[in-house]
Amino acid sequence: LLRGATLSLVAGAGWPLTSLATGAIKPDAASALIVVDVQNCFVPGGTLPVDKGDEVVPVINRLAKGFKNVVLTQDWHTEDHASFASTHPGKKPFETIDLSYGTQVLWPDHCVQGTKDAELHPALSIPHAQAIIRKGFHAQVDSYSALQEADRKTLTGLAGYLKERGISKLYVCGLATDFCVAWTALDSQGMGFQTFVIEDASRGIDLNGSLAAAWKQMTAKGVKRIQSADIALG
Ligand code: VGL
Ligand code: ZN
Repeated sequence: LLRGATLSLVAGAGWPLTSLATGAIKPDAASALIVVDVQNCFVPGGTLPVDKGDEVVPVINRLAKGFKNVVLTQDWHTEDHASFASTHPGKKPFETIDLSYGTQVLWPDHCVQGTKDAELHPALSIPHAQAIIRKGFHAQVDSYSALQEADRKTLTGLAGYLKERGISKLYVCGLATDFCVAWTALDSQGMGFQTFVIEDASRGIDLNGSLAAAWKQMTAKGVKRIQSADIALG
């Protein structure tokens, strides 16, 4: 038993917050850290910069030392991707459009396959990461989630990869909290993984209140909201 470990539920701003003693979580062989889209495009200077997105890099580098299993993801779009405003005449970034699978937010061109912008952040240092999963490569379908594309039918294969390896607990972090991190975490929980989102190892875009909405949805579904200090370093 972990002496001194505490788990308390507190009524936060409309949803329960979980607070753990420092280092109370010890990742085991059934745990994986999923590092979402820590790429040049999503940090200041990139094509779809997340405010303070670069601040997650040292936090994630430290965190990764506590995990045997680490998987990285890369947003990896075609030049004419359906999620780009530039693909739809008359549309501007951050407007929405109805596509075959539902409402799609339109973004500036970002993370185009093979570009410097789409590369992993140069300061991300996780040599023991075991897999890099690319997503969003079908021109007509976006994929915020690392597990399932936006049509909610096409699987990326990541769930199968993890399940075949006996992994049942996913610790999700990266960019952006309210899009790719949240969608990955929601699918993860829905696919039967015990799911945690590491808040201070993530940063959000916050488009029209999307950050608060994402936390509300995630916690309502049973995703645990934790901090990097909750995890024991390896
Ligand atoms: C993302 C918007 C578009 C993300 C990816 O990584 O959160 N957001 N593509
Ligand atoms: Zn994208």
